Parts: sequence; C-alpha cells; structure tokens
Amino acid sequence: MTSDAALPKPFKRLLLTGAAGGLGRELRRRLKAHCAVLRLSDVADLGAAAAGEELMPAALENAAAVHALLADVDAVVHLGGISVEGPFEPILQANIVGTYHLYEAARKHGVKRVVFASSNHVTGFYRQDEVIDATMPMRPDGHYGLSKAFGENLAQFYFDRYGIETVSLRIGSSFPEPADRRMLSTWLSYDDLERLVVASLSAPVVGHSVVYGMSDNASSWWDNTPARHIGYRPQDSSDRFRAAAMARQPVLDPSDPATLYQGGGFVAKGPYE
Ligand code: NAI
Ligand code: 15L
Repeated sequence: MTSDAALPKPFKRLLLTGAAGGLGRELRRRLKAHCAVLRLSDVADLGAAAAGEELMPAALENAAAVHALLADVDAVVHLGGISVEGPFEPILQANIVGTYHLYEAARKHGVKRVVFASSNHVTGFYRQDEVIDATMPMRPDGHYGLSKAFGENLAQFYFDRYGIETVSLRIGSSFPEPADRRMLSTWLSYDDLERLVVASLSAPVVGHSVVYGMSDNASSWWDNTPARHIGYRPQDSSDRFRAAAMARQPVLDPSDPATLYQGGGFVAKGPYE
C-alpha cells in the first residue's frame, strides 16, 4: 500500500463510488495517498468520515444525486453497482441507468477522467483454452456482463463525442486469495488493484482504453499487450495459492460450462423467469 503523507497529492478531489463494497473498502484507504479529498459514495452505509474524506451517499438511479456527486472532482473511480449475475431489472437500474447518469454528470461538470470497473464477464463466453485480448469482440455471459459491455460502450461514446477519457478495467477476480482453480488464472491482488487504478488515473493519455485486471499469474487467458500504455505492471501472482486451490478442487468436470468458459459459474445462471 502506497502511503507517504509528505508527498504532494496529484489530485485535489477524487470520487469513489461503490465505496462500501469489497473493493471500495480497499481503495478507500489506498486512494487517500493520491488526493487531498476523497469523496466516497454508496447506497450502503459508509461509516464515519476520516480526515480527508467526504461522504455523499447516493443511489446511482437518482440522476440529481449523481449529478451532485461529480461537482468539483478531478476524476472518478466508478465501482458502484450490482457486482454479480442476476435478474435484469435491478442490473438495468444500477449498472446501465446508473452509469449513464455518471457520464452525463461528468460531461456537465467537465470531469475528464473515469476509471470504470468493468468485468471479465464482458468476454465470459470465450473458452478457457483461448487467449484473448481487449481488441476482440465482446461475448458477455449474462445480464451483468451485458451491463458492463454497455458501460464500456458508454465510455467509448463519451470519449469520441465529448473527450472524456476512461480506462475500463475488465477486472478478473479481486479477492484476498483465489477461491478456486479458475481464479488461479483470473486473480487480481488488492495491491495490484491499487497499482492498476493509480496507473489508470495517472497515465497521461488514455482515450478509452480497456485493460484486463489481473495479477502476473502463471496461467492466464488475457493478453494485456494492447494496454501497455497505461503503465500497469503487476507485481503479485496467484502461484503461491496454487497447491491450496488444487487441493480444494482436485477434479474438474470438463463438460461443465463453468469449467469450459472463462466466465465460470456466471455463464450458466438464469433464466430468471
Ligand atoms: P460489491 O458488490 O462488494 O460493491 C459494490 C457496491 O456498489 C456496494 O457497496 C453496493 O452497495 C453499491 N451499489 C450497488 N447498487 C448501487 C446503486 N444502485 N447505487 C449506489 N451504489 C450501489 O462489489 P466489489 O467486489 O467491490 O466490486 C466493485 C466493482 O468492481 C463492481 O462494479 C464490480 O462489478 C466490479 N468487479 C469486481 C470484481 C471482483 O473480483 N471483486 C471483478 C469484476 C468486476
Ligand atoms: C465479477 O465481475 C464479480 O464482481 C466478482 O464477484 C467475481 O465473480 C468475479 O467477477 C469473477 O469472475 O471471479
């Protein structure tokens, strides 16, 4: 974790949405080193504000509340939204309508850089025996992956039309450690997540760039060469967890869609009615 209170802060005010979630709680303490004021937002409880923090609870569906969030911020790290596969309507509201409100508010307030938490589920229907990169066509694996595909398209449109730059992070699996064999290929450590987000905020020119969020894992399905200009260099690896993950899941069923496809269990969820 980077922390040197004596260093000048590159950003005056950063906005972090989804700040009460798993990744939001991690980035809440890590992003402070990079800004004078960290504005935190979520629909869930954010606790008390620490020094240098500003709390602004908001539902992403609420256009006026989201508009207020973007006032006077230099850049946004947008993590807020539904983070798993499920029925369409809640995902439509939080992820699709909510992300639209965020970009509209960025446009109106002149905010020029967004880091968007997309997901590997934008390409979840590629197989685990394929290596892909972010220039290949999207193959979303459900409502959630579709909503993230929409978010990436919004990012592209707002860059082409209004010059708002975005790095869309197709995050793999960012947890304290890989929970299963699939995550040996998709794992992103919290320290590497911080490196990735800080690089995405700081790279001089990004246009709309798409980068897979993974550590330097020995096995991997994603080639990040097209996003080297971001300057993200992972320093962790899932390899030290390999033996434990194999012991937890000694046998895989090769006919199981969760084993075949990169999106794992998400690819077989639903239908919901
Ligand atoms: P999380 O579910 O723990 O956090 C998401 C946060 O968004 C929650 O605190 C929730 O209250 C908030 N939220 C949900 N709906 C909202 C709404 N309508 N208005 C305002 N806030 C709302 O998810 P996590 O793991 O922290 O992920 C953060 C982001 O990164 C999400 O966008 C997720 O899709 C994305 N991501 C995470 C991955 C991971 O491995 N943790 C992998 C790929 C993508
Ligand atoms: C995601 O997009 C989810 O937010 C996270 O909870 C994990 O399921 C992750 O993908 C994954 O694919 O492991």
